[in-house]
Amino acid sequence: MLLTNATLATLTGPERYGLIEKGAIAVAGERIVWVGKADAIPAEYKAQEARDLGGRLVTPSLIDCHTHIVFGGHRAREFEMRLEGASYEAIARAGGGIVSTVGATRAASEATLLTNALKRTDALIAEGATTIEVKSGYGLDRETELRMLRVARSIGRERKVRIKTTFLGAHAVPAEYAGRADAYIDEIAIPTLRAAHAEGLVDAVDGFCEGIAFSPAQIARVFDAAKALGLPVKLHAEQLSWLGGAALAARYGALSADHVEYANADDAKAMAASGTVAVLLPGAFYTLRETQMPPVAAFRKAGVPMALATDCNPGSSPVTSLLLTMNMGCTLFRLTPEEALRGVTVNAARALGLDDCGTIAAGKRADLAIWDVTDPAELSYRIGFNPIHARIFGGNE
Ligand code: DI6
Ligand code: FE
Repeated sequence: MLLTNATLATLTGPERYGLIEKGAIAVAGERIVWVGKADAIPAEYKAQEARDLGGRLVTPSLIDCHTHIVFGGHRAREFEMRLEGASYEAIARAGGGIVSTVGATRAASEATLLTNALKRTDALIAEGATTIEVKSGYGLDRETELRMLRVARSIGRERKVRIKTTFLGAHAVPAEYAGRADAYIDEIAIPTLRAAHAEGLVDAVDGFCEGIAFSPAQIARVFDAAKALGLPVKLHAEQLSWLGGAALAARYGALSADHVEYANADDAKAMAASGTVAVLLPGAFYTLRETQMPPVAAFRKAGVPMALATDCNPGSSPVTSLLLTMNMGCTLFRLTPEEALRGVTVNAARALGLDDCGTIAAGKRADLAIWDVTDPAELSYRIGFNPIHARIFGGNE
């Protein structure tokens, strides 16, 4: 495949989008083999039939590095309750929230979970997503956590998309362990992690470090178990309050610390030193009408890579659009459109520990999005508009 007469946002190097005007990309099999100016295509690639893109923008295809896309039921009633004045935390403490989705997920068959997850996945794919991270965490018992992860793997067989699975057994304390979070960690979360890993269902391990969930000490036990299995870790940290989760994640060399609204400049320095990506989730910030902004300036100053993700989940972020997430990242968190695009491509890849995608360069997978725009800032600036022209996954349209 040879794409020519394209505006390329390669995202390689630090300059403006790594932009190449009148560019071309040669693809062989599932890889990019050459990238450059259209008037400098090497002879060996010229022989191929070229596809003239008429100046259209080509970016790396999009990566959603934080989703809870597999779940049962919905939480529209909680949306109404919040509009009547209840807070997310109060609903969670009253047995709603994550725990209510646990009931619906335990009751759902594997087929139902898959059907519903595919609808959401298709919405992401329709905007050019080719890699999606999917977490467990609405089972909170062995059987349902494993079922969620099997469904996640099935998504990757049903659709032309790469799925990275994350075990999130330490997401909430289920009703049967109310008041016994330590016992839940020891008796359910850690043994289930080992069982899921033995089945090849786990690519990374996550936790929710928060007053309504688990303490740093409890998360550390889960992380120790993950490290013993050779699995990378990441953490929902400092979303609703500061508990020291981001620093804990950095100590464990985490791939990412996510949400991080309440993180501070010291956390940013620790994350920079450990190479931990800050995954910003403006959909949750918007839905919960949070006011504490993530420390974007401190992340920039310290050199922490920032990613953006949907956090697609039925409670705090019922979002299935990365383009909308980019817009919210700019409008709510004051990211630049370039940071937003890097956040759903190169930095999202890094948050998943992937180095074969997220930029347009020779040797990378040919995971590309072709857009009916010419200025990359348009992807962030427009609202509710999907200018996708074509999506290429591993060299296949
Ligand atoms: N933080 C989140 O944003 C999701 N999980 C978490 O730990 C929300 C999950 C939910 O409300 O169902
Ligand atoms: Fe989340």
